[in-house]
Amino acid sequence: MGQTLTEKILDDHLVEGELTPGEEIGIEIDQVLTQDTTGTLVWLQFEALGLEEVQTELAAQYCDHQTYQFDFKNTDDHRFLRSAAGTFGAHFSRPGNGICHNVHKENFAAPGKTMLGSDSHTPTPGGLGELAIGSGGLDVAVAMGGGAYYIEMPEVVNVRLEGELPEWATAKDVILELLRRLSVKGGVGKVLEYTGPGVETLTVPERTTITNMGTELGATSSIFPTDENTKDYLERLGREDVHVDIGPDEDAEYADEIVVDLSELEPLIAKPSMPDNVVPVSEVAGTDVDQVMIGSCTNGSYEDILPGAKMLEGRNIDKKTEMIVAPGSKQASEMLAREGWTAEMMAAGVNFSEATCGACIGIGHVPASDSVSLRTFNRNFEGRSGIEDDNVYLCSPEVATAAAIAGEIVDPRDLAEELGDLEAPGLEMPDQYIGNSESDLIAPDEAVDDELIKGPNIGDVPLKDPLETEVGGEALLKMTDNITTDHIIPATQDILMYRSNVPKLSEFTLSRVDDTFAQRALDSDGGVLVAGENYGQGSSREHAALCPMYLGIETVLAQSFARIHKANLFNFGIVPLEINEETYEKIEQGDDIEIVDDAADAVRSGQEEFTIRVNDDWEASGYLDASEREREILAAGGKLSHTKAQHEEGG
Ligand code: MIC
Ligand code: SF4
Repeated sequence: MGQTLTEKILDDHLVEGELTPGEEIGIEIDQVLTQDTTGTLVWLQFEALGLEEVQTELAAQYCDHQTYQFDFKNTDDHRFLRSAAGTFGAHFSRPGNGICHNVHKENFAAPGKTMLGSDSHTPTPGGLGELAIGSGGLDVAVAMGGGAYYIEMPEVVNVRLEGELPEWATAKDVILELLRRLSVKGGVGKVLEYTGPGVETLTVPERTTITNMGTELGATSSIFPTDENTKDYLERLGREDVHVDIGPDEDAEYADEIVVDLSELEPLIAKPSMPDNVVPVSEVAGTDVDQVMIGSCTNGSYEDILPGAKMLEGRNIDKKTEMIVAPGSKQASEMLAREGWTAEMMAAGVNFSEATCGACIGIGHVPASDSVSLRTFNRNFEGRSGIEDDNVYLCSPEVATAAAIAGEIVDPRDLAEELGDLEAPGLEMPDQYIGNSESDLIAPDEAVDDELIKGPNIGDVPLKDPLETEVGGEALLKMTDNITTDHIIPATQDILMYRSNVPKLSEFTLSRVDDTFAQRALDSDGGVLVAGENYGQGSSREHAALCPMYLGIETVLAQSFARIHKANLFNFGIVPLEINEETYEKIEQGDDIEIVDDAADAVRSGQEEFTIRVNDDWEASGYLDASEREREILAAGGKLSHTKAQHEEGG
């Protein structure tokens, strides 16, 4: 039987296990990526593990999420990251040089390689045939130290693309269509592998928009085969030497097949406040729009901004609508500026921001109260833009620009008809991409520092004691389905500066759901969290497990868990137990929850079914789906304690 592309790459990197879906495998990692808001913990844990030098082929530290440095704490974090990259041997991308996924794609992504990154959109370079996976920072630290990365072997799903995109439909509409069909949990436990005749009709930048946003489906990764387009893209970047021809065998067998006929797609839009709330743009046409933003790791490339610039040539944006462009990389900004497109857009009324995540996580350009914002980003979780009850829509740059021109949501096809002289811009790549300045992307052998520099806000990573025999406590919070990590630890400006200060950051835990939670958890010396389906979806931030751990939470009972978050719970010694719907419905906030079994023993011995006793009155079952390795980690009180203990044993 032939292999899928995913299986081929995994096979090449396999160090433990077999490629059977659901079984745990260990793989070797070639490249790692980390960014400013998860990176500080990565390096603090790298240090705590006693590691001294990066062992992977390549490691890159980006500063992209909070580049405005409102507070010395942000700037201290950036200085610490520069010093860590220098000390341990990683590339360092300075604040303002661009979003990790964009800069990585342009400078380092390589077909056939494996990559691990402490950011959930790490799968972006799947668009050029790299198998890239998002994880918590501790897993990145271990991989960077040369350790294997462990993961449940995903199912490989064939997304067969047919036909060709019609005018005004874009790569963004391909992924929005998949979200419409599959929902935000539709990709959990899966790698989406794109095949079929439609593939060659898409350029690499279009492919990376699709692979980037596979994360919103909950997918482990997304990947395209390589072809002439990949080679051509790498040539334009001046990196053709990394090109290899890779793809699935003709007789590869997939777990499932999804067919998307590109020629049937039309402009789509995700309504507030979930990326799978997708409808045709025409369905919401006429909605007044206050703000339009083009940028982010999904649609912040040169190729994503150029269409808007072309649409705005010789035109003005509507007077009641603001339009902001936040390029994904400084390289994109520089090219647009050199070619005169920045000036063209500015003349139309557009403002430019530096290349940063910024507004995507509520830092800058926060929408007005009770207003509508159209963004080309990948997530519109409630409150993420920096204001509760926001109305953020997600769409393509073309749909966003059309709205800026009209002042309301409009199908660009209708706007083109109305205006008579508006042409579909299509996608255009530069003949040659310009490179990063050496001062913006600093190679390890040109590092500025050779020792760690820690500011006063940078603390140690707390450790947890080994799992106790008795686990449980009060059900401190009962939550609904699809709780995101943005609910657990928000990423907004006032909170983000505490990412390296766990005691302080913990005060904000779940504050978006219940602002009394953190204090109640501290007062009751721990307790239990209860949630519905897909708990912890969204980002990779391990703070969403670390802070509850710090507050004493030992168990989360949920109907199901998002992949990265579940791994983070293991890494920080919190027991994730799955419960059925009936149990979920019956448990109430405030109930007393007792795990009847001797937890430490049960976890170690491989027990799957646990007895949950509620209010000393009724009983239900909770299930622990964990590998032997994960059980050992849980029992030890988390991965840091576990790895440290192993090192000590090993001498
Ligand atoms: C996000 O998009 O939510 C983030 C901010 O990039 C996170 C990482 C973080 O919390 O720092 C992610 O996606 O992993
Ligand atoms: Fe940055 Fe937003 Fe992309 Fe996360 S999703 S990496 S915050 S641009």
